[in-house]
Amino acid sequence: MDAYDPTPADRFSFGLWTVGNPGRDPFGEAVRPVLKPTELVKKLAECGAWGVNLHDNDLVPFGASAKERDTLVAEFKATLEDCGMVVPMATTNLFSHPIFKDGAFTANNPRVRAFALKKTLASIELGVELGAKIYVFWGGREGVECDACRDPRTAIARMRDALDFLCEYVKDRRYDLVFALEAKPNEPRSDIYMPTTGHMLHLISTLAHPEMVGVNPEVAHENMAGLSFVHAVAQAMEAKKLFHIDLNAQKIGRYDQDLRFGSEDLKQAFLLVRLLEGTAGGEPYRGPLHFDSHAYRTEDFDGVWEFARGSMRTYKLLKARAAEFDADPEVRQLVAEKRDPKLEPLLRGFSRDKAKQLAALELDASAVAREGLRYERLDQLLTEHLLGVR
Ligand code: DIG
Ligand code: MN
Ligand code: MN
Repeated sequence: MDAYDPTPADRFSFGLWTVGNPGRDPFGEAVRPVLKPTELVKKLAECGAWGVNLHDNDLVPFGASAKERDTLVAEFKATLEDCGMVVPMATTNLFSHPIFKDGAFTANNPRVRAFALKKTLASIELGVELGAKIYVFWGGREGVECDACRDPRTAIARMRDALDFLCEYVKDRRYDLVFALEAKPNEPRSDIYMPTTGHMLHLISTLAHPEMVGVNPEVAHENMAGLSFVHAVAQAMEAKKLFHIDLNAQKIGRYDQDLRFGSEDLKQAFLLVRLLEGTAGGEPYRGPLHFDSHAYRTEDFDGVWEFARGSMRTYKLLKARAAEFDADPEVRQLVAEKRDPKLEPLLRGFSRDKAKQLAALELDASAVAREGLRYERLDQLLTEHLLGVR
């Protein structure tokens, strides 16, 4: 036991599909047996996790009878209770069954779109019954290979219709539930609609009930788009739309690896934890910290629990490093905001007078251009804190 052991106060969660991943990939069969959901819950509790998330079919097999569903749910709830675990988030599997081969909410066949809504309504009921407060939508099949098959604007409108319908269902049932939209640029489809968190933030602004819809950014997915995950998360936080987050790691330019958090770009992981924890002074993120990732295919179950423990431990190690970095007097001095009480009032809130003052501004551009920003020193300090020598 040490200061980096996870506690429920850390709000760490894992999906059943993460630690339950049997190691199958497009080129090879499963390498691990599939554990029952109740066994996964018990092991996650032993590792120190706070919550467990699920797709409907992670717990209730597709086509199960109502009686089978109720038995599985009762058993799962009893195990959650015994282990003191919660279900912070639930979601629908709208990507495995072949019916969704052309998408779910955006599919060209209205019968598919109706079935997707039906399945999601039932899955929302399951999530609410398990106590979930956040409902994630990852549109893994909402995309194309043959782009001539539909006008992309039609796909956007269909997505909006489905989300508006489901928001109104939740409001009608008076559920304490918000939606979080998860973007991914490709895989399994050649191009997935609304491919980044930025696209999702815009889509939310066009919905009938934008106040109950936020985003669930994932490290690997923004990296697959070649974008800064830290900036995507920061924009979501600034818009008060970071309702959930999927933590993992990813090597640039590869398929969705869903690697253990911090196992690739440690500097970006550090900057992400610094942002989420608000150690530099900004408003922190207080939602669940979900690891949407899985162990290497090389691993047995010892390796799977090593993966789970490592995910949480790395987050807490980086949280401590970020606090030390932002408490470092030299760092604070380098990042301190430059003030100019005379000029700052001119920078926001237009007035004719301010425009006149700006037009009359006397400023030696070359002298300002010659000023050094000392970011080399700042970045070296980050490296030294990260390597534990400061
Ligand atoms: C993949 O990144 C997706 C699915 O695993 C799930 O629908 C969502 C929830 O975290 N992430
Ligand atoms: Mn992923
Ligand atoms: Mn995810």
